[in-house]
Amino acid sequence: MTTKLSALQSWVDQAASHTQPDAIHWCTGTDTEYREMIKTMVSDGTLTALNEKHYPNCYLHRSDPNDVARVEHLTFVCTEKEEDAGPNNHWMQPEAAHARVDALFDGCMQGRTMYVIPYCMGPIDSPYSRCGVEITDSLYVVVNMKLMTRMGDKALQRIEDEGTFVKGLHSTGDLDPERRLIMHFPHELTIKSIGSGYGGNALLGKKCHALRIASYQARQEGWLAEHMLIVGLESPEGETHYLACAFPSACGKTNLAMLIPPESLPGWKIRTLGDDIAWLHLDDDGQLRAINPESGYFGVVPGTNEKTNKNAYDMIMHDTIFTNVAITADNDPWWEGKTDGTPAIDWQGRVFDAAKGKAAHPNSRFTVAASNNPSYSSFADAPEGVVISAIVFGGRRKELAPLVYEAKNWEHGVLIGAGVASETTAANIGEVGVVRRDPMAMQPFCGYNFADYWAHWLSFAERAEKLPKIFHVNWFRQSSDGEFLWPGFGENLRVLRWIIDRCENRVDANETPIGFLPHPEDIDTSDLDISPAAMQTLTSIDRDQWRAEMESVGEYLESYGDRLPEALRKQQRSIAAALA
Ligand code: OXD
Ligand code: MN
Repeated sequence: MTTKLSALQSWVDQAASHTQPDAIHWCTGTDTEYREMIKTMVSDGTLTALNEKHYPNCYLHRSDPNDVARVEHLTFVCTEKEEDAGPNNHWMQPEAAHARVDALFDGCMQGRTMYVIPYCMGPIDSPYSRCGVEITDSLYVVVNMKLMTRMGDKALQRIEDEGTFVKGLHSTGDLDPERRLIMHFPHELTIKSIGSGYGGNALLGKKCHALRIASYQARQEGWLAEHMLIVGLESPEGETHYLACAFPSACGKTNLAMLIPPESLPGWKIRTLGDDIAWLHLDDDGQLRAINPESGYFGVVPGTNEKTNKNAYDMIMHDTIFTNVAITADNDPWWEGKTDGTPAIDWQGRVFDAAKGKAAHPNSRFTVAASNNPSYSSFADAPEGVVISAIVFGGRRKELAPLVYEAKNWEHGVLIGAGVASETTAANIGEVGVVRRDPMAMQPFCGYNFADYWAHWLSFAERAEKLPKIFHVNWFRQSSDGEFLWPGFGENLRVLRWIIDRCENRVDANETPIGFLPHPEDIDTSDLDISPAAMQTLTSIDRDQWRAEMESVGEYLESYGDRLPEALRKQQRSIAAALA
């Protein structure tokens, strides 16, 4: 097959002469194509079929043990001027970057097939969607892209009509981390990734396109590409609100997006629109609307069970690709936190031996179509998206951050987002459990200088008619003896309810220098085993700790130098002064 779009055809021809594949396959995106690809991978050992009775149409893939997470230190944003990429990114000059990565692509697809995947991020007929084409030599990537994006003929048609698309060239190369690079060229709407077959390094529609390149595009075009879940909450009275929540990787976005109301809150209905990425646009009425550019989930498996996330647990019992989980003697997938079965073979394919480490890799993942989700919202396919009532930031913090607080206004909310900090997780190669700043949960994903990004966020105050309120939550606060103070999971609805009540001006709050905190009695804790003292800790601030925090936020912001928007500096100073 070919395309009538000459820009696409010549890019594919050029990639083919550069990487020299034996064959080229244009992906049509049909279910038949998917099934045939799965069959090929089962016969060559790329996938293992799991127990067909317990897990129909489920497969296990084991990635190279050196290739199990994102690699921020090998991920580059390549702009002419280093300051345009900003201190938040690793930078390389574009010409030098192309030369370096192109040398690795030379002849790398010899003996392999090149797959051309046209895809659309967002509903095919949405004006807010954007398209891309990924070229890859990995069939595993193709089937993941089929589950995660709207890919194939319809996307190609839109690309041919529009004439523009993001170019993503990917090869697994030789999987040597020394020859692994993930390069972004925002001005060229181009991504080049080599040396990894795993997750966000390889499924280029996700982090590379829908966040790094899209955030750059969004700034030019006046919208936002964010690391946010989108969830709809319908109260027993039939009132619906949509929230967009930004938490760092592996901090529970999927769980919150698929929340099951606890028995103590009957009548609430929770519907998932997205679990990882939101594109936010101002509509003609000046309200912020969100679409989820993805159509599937690439979620962390460990910890998923009937109690923590029954929807996810049920969702991944069929038509799912697992990566790096363990298996039982019955050939069922197994992971830490699964309440039945025992691991026989670990994620590396070895007989399980607890002395050698965990059975499933802590960053093992499921890939599954969003439509498998029992709480899937049909609005995820709505071209116009949904109006967002509240934006919620959050992180994983043992100390300091209260359960929930509300920004005083949009500018203050942007400061709260810019100051987000969280403990690092296994989603990236590197140390786990270290607190680092992760503004808007976008530290690994913003395709340009954070200072310019914050200025862009601030600009919405002038351009919008009605903006969502901004909140910050922390589900992970611990007591001095290391116990979680808040039960989390489904019980988080109690906090979301307060957020909605604040959006509707139905509940009073306690004004503090860091924002509005709930009166403890306004968070319903009936049926919860939580002491008044714990609630007091969760709904108050320690001024000494917050003084130190605001000083640290100030130092962090100043590291962006002259480009830092004055409005943020002012917000930080006024809060620091109020705490003094
Ligand atoms: C993800 C991540 O995979 O944020 O979603 O790392
Ligand atoms: Mn993510």
